[in-house]
Amino acid sequence: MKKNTILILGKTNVGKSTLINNLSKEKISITTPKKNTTIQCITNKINKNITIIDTPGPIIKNDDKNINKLIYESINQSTKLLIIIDKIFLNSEDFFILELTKKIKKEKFLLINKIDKFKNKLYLIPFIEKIKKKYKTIQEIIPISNKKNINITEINKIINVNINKKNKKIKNLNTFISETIRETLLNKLEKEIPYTTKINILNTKINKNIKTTILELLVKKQSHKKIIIGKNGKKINEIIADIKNKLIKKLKYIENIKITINVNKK
Ligand SMILES: Nc1nc2c(ncn2[C@@H]2O[C@H](COP(=O)(O)OP(=O)(O)OP(=O)(O)O)[C@@H](O)[C@H]2O)c(=O)[nH]1
Ligand SMILES: [Mg+2]
Repeated sequence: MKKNTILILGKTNVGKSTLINNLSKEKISITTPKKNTTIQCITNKINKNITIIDTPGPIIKNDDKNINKLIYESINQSTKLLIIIDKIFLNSEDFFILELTKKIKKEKFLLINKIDKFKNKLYLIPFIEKIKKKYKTIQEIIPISNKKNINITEINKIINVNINKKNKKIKNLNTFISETIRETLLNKLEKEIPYTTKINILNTKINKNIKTTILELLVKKQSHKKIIIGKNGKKINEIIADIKNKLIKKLKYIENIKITINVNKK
């Protein structure tokens, strides 16, 4: 079987990570209704031949030059590009990505996600025709819905995935743990706190089947630390319980989490 590296591109919140989870039939990447959920390129080796790379949404607006560099490197590594949009009214970020990929000589597919939310699906037909004319190197334009499972098998065919769930192992445990923590922080905390908090995994110890991961949350302000801890430690206990729950479900063993919160104003 030919080796394939599939890169998923699209602005934030269009459902890139949800699609990856859907295709791999398990939760690999974290997803939330908030913007900028994924903040690093996440490489998932699905099997010997297939690798899927999830990317963070905002390529243009991303001030982090390293992330942009990583995205460009991932584009070079990839054999197929899946570009995702979630509306037929495209904005400058959608166009930026389409223009960027126009020059790339790889197999390209445009997926119109969330069609379960489209009131009038008839508009899709002229839209697809228009895009086909403008971006002639796009091989196929496919409307999909992760939520209603529309055309997901078509995408599976494109990327050649026939996943055998039993053979799956978590390849990069630390990435999985820190991404799970990010998801919990995004869900449990307001405003900028989950975005400005850095997660550092300091150490992992295994003792009598109980694995302890010691990690540091590096926050920007003393007030953020206070909010994360909450009244009498209520919030942090909620956060730890949520993380443990998710990890136990996935890892099938007890994972003990110890968190220290430090302030780094830089
Ligand atoms: N209605 C509907 N919602 C969807 C669909 N696919 C994804 N979503 C929702 O869209 C939101 C964003 O999904 P993500 O997968 O986190 O989006 P993303 O593109 O990875 O976003 P970033 O990581 O920020 O770049 C989540 O609330 C998903 O549940 C779909 O087909 N239909
Ligand atoms: Mg994502």
